[in-house]
Amino acid sequence: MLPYSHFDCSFCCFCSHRFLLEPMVAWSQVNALNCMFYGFQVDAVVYLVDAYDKERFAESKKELDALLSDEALANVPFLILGNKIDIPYAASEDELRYHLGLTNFTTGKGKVNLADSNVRPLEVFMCSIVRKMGYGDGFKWMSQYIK
Ligand SMILES: Nc1nc2c(ncn2[C@@H]2O[C@H](COP(=O)(O)OP(=O)(O)OP(=O)(O)O)[C@@H](O)[C@H]2O)c(=O)[nH]1
Ligand SMILES: [Mg+2]
Repeated sequence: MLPYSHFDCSFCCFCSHRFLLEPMVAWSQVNALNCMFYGFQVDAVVYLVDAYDKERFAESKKELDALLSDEALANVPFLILGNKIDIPYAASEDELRYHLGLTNFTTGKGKVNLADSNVRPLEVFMCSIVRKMGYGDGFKWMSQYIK
């Protein structure tokens, strides 16, 4: 997320949590083993998808699937942000869910108690970083699952 100048610093705060945002170009380059080697603990994954760039949904799905199947991230909440919804013809939330293979796979917005289940929190929120809208709800949702 950091290449976006609209996020003008690497920290953001929601619901008394301070998030350090680390950009990930490709998980294959910055994988879980690397993270552990360097002493990073991954508390959550924020996966930003360009909802307007429909030609690259298959590529996005492949990268997301790699993250979702990484054992080191098995219990980590996933926030999927569908960005650029200010652009006409950007994918709708349902369309994005479909193309990322997330239909019937997300765990629910609002407060959902998953503590006693083995289910990893995962949800899709649509946003426009340029318009500064949408991602706040996503980060708030994610906050409830971070200790
Ligand atoms: N309209 C619009 N533009 C955005 C938004 N967020 C970021 N951008 C712009 O998108 C441009 C970057 O596009 P990206 O798709 O993130 O990056 P890219 O250069 O295409 O490279 P890839 O990561 O390969 O897609 C920058 O000019 C940003 O200002 C948004 O919410 N709406
Ligand atoms: Mg792009």
